[in-house]
Amino acid sequence: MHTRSQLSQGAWSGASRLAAVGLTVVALTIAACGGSATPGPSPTDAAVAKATLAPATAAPATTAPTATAVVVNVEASQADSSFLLKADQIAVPAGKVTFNFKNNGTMTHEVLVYPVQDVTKLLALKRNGTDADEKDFIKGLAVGLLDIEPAKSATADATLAPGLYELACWAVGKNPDGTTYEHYDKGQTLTLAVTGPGGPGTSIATAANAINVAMQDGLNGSWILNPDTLVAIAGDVTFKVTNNMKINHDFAVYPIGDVSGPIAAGLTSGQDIDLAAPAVGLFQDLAPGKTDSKTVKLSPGTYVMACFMVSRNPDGTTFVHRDMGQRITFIVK
Ligand SMILES: [Cu+2]
Repeated sequence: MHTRSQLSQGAWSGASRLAAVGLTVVALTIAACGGSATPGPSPTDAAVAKATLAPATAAPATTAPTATAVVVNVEASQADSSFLLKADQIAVPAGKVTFNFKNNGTMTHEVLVYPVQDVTKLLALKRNGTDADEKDFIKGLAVGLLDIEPAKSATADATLAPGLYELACWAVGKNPDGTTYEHYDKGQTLTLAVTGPGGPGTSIATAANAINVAMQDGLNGSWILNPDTLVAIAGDVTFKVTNNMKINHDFAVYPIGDVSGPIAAGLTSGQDIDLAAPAVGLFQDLAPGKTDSKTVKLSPGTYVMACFMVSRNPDGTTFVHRDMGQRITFIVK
């Protein structure tokens, strides 16, 4: 059984900025029927795209008729202790996708694109400052625009198969006391749905008052959250979550931001992480086969839904379920 502790110290370093979002649990209903479970992401066969340092401008116009180009513009930014990625698309059709990346932050950032997966091993190395190559750990890496300096841009093409993907910065930073942190934990992760057969349908970008989420197995032993939409309408948003897995899981919703402090504390203590407000822990210990439903009031912005339960590996080390794949970003508008 998991024990739980309220993390009061340094649990939310961006609290002052994020407090304005004001999450409130407004209702609780128990749903009787199961949630919809659509297939998870399928592996991508796309090769790692070569990063080229170039301004993020449109390709020269040609007179020959071409298929409509699919472009995702991504930017890195920093605010308080949070590092963020913003993208102008939440869903794109499978096929060729061009990623334009602009670093609007004050330090070097990068963007990698890959199917949502278990990144516990890579995170464990990077969090303690070990130099690890993302390509050795991330499966199906589709884009790697690395070491992009402030104010610089870069672009890369990828061919993406249908599935749920993650855009993330894997840069490592150093605190004044010499300890290191992962940009990944500072908020620089973003979900991108690639629609098509075997993956999400185009309805994944349809704004709704309710989001149905299935907790299920993902690629390569990962654990994923499979939502039916990534866009909520501001106001009362109902989350109906079904646990299709073999162990209990938690489910929290929070405005995207720095969670490095709570994660470090949870990994050290081995106790499940309860994010401080404005995060809302909607469900705790949702049992296998169960469905539960709750409504929260959300204002416009980018949010994360994730499980912050902490479990132990056979070797005694700890991991956060979020890092096993149980993390999805979504927008409220
Ligand atoms: Cu979990």
